[in-house]
Amino acid sequence: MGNKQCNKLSIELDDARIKDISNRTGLTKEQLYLMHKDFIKDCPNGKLTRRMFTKFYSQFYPIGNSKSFCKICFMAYDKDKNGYIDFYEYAFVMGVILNGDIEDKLKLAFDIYDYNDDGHIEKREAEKIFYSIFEMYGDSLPEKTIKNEVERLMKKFDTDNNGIITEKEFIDGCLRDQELREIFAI
Ligand SMILES: [Ca+2]
Ligand SMILES: [Ca+2]
Ligand SMILES: [Ca+2]
Repeated sequence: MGNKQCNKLSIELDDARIKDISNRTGLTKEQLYLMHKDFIKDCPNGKLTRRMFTKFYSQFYPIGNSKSFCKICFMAYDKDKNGYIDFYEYAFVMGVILNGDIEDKLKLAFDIYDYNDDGHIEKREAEKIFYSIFEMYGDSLPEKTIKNEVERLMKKFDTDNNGIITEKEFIDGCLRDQELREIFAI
């Protein structure tokens, strides 16, 4: 036993898991094998770390600072919370982005925004997300403006008025309101 064996295991494909991801995302096995080839080229040990993820992602937002937003996404994509994104976690996200319908994409967005993974979005989380999105685009707004804006948007989602947003409220809100969809859908 040792690192060598662990590394080997993490880069080999498991047919059952490939089939599962293929079923869940609609990506074909061939697409997944190709995707795996590229993934291993960039991450030869099969582990996409937060640092690499941030480096890759920040190319798309050269003006702003995407660090916080990347951290939030990374935590959602690293489903088993072991500190790196493995190929299956990566393929699942790519599958939703490439092939998912609007509801799949909103579910993924909800996972990202539900930072502490407790099944709902609360004001603190919404503010964190808002700051990180603004930072990523290189914009800055006074704290008070952000707080007011979050308050306003939360009200739009929170149909039962209990101060938190459930996955259903999030999805329904984005589906019925274009403004919400433009800001929060991925
Ligand atoms: Ca992981
Ligand atoms: Ca939460
Ligand atoms: Ca609610």
